Amino acid sequence: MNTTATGKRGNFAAAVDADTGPDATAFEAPYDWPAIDECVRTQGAAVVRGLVDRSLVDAFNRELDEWLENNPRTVGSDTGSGIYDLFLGRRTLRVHGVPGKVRASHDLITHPEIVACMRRLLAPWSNEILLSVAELIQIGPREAAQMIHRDTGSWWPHLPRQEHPWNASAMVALTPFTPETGATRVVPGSCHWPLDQSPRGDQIGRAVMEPGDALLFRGDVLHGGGANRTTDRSRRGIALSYCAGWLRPVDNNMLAVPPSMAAECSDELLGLLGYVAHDATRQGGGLVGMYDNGDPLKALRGGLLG
Ligand SMILES: O=C(O)CCC(=O)C(=O)O
Ligand SMILES: [Fe+2]
Repeated sequence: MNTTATGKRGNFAAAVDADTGPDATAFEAPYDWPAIDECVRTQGAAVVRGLVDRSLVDAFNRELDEWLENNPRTVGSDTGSGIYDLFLGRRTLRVHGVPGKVRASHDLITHPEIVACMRRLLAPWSNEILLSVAELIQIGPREAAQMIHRDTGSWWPHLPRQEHPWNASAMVALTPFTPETGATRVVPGSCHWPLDQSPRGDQIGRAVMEPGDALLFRGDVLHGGGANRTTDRSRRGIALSYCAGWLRPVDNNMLAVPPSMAAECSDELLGLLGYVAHDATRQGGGLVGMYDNGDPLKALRGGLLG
């Protein structure tokens, strides 16, 4: 079966049952970053094994479990759009605004190697990058495969394809990503396809990962959450998505981490959350993201933001 539908995250979104294509290319430590960058640029995605320390994964999972205990959430979404709710998954638990809820996420969002790779991928577009969204995606038992889509469709599905993406992400596995639990599905090379080209099942591969492994991918590569065929195991991952510093992020991160909380965060995290203006003056451009005609971080550190 190969049905197509229109989803908000893309001018193209396909539900394809089969995923018999080659698994995403994987890299082991010691990491050859130029090769990883090249793989993400050309194939659209790469798995980096053991990128995030297990101690950080464990700390995040512990704190998240505690948060979920105190803030019970139900699976499924109620966005007001039936097709978007389907896209987000009826048996999938999604938590946005994670940096305002789980402190250990700060070390994931600012993970030096993830951020450095994102900066390199987005450098052709932007001096600074922003966190677009840090989203917990927990695919529950018996969930269907997510529609195959491009994350860049979030902004404007019909934007022409570009050599370089303006959005890229790291999906960090927090529990095993297996073909049974819903490993992310990726279509290698599809970042270079015409926007309306539909993948066949034998072009769809999977990112099979252990906790701490990360799938680094361009926002314009076709991908989607896999089906969870188990009856009792959830697949937990955090999608850390970054965008060009002049682009409006998917999440409103400055509401997720308001000035009262921001005062305790590092400059690096605050820059990613939007507390730093994007400066293109060296390129003959201007500044965006200012506060009161100046640098919001300076205003925050000077106690002017409350
Ligand atoms: O959960 C996954 O593996 C991917 C989810 C995804 O691509 C999305 O929600 O945009
Ligand atoms: Fe996605």
